[in-house]
Amino acid sequence: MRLILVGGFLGAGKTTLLSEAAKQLASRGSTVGLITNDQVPDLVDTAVLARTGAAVREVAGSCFCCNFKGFHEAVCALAENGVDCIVAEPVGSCTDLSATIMQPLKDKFPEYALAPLSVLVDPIRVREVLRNRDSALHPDAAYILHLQLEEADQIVLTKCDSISDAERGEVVSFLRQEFPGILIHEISTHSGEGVKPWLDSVLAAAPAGLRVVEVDYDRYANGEAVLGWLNAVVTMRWIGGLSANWRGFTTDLFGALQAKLREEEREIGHIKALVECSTGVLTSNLTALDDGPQVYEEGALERLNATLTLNARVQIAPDEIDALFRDALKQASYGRVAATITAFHCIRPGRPVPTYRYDSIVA
Ligand SMILES: Nc1nc2c(ncn2[C@@H]2O[C@H](COP(=O)(O)OP(=O)(O)OP(=O)(O)O)[C@@H](O)[C@H]2O)c(=O)[nH]1
Ligand SMILES: [Mg+2]
Repeated sequence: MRLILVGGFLGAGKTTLLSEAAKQLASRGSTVGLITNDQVPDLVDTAVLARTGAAVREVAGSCFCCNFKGFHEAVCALAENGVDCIVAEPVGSCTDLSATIMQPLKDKFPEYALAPLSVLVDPIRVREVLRNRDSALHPDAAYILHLQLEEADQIVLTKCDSISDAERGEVVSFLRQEFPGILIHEISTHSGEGVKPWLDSVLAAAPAGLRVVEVDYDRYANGEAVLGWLNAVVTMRWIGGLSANWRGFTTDLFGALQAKLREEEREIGHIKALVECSTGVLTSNLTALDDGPQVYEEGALERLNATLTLNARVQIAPDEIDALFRDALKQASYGRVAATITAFHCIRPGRPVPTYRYDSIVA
């Protein structure tokens, strides 16, 4: 069993890369399994990845490190289904994976071919949070982002299609200086640039889990606690005409959420949504306060019945994101959509308490 962990901050591009990696691994002859992870159920990521055709398992309820047993059960369940290569995505606000997942795996399950820990980072976060330090992201959340990169075996700079060559050069040289000795990949999953070399490199028999960093768990816990977490599933019926406009509805929903968050200068980790009807699917992702959402459609989205799954990770208290979501839903639905919330979780992530924590490297 080959095991590849792909970490990185909220919205860095993990699920997008997992989706592409699943396709490329399958074309190389692997039977691929994917593992998603969140504090609460009803994940957009799980639904998105299921569309690749790979076997997907969700570990919900806590992060991999605080539920090592759940993580390992997911690995075993996939193995029983004939999977020989697993790519797993931990929660974006999770760090200390080397000490809490990589070292225990090497120690307890040496039979697994464990790939180097890849940590993805979005160039905008590097620029705003790490380089200029003028981001609205709370310093303790920024601390998590920094730790994630410090403990990486490989740093993967994502979304390289979205920046100029000059900016890319600056970001890479900053990363080299700040995190010396760590291999840096430059990729764009959208254009395909760099994905194959990254995959070749994680498939090579390279040592994994080479760094264990010191972590201040009070700061780490606070960095997670400043983020409000909302997962909702909404059953919807279009009542505004004979043909639905789910794209227009989603645009308005995101517009209403973003306008309010901008007003209050609350940083967005990631707001993502999946709208499914029997003939098509739409995804919408927003990863920064000052950006616009990225929207993708497959098939036709005109059927009158649809389901919305929305996951939001925003720097705001849970009761505030709860109220904000309900208001935005009401606003976007007004006069055209009958919406019923069928599943709802709104939390502040609790203090991370890892199942295992190794403070030295397992050979
Ligand atoms: N321009 C560009 N956007 C990308 C690329 N890869 C991912 N994205 C976009 O980044 C957004 C977030 O991507 P995800 O893959 O969902 O990020 P994630 O790290 O899984 O996010 P969380 O699971 O919430 O932590 C989406 O809108 C993606 O389309 C890329 O190569 N180029
Ligand atoms: Mg994801």
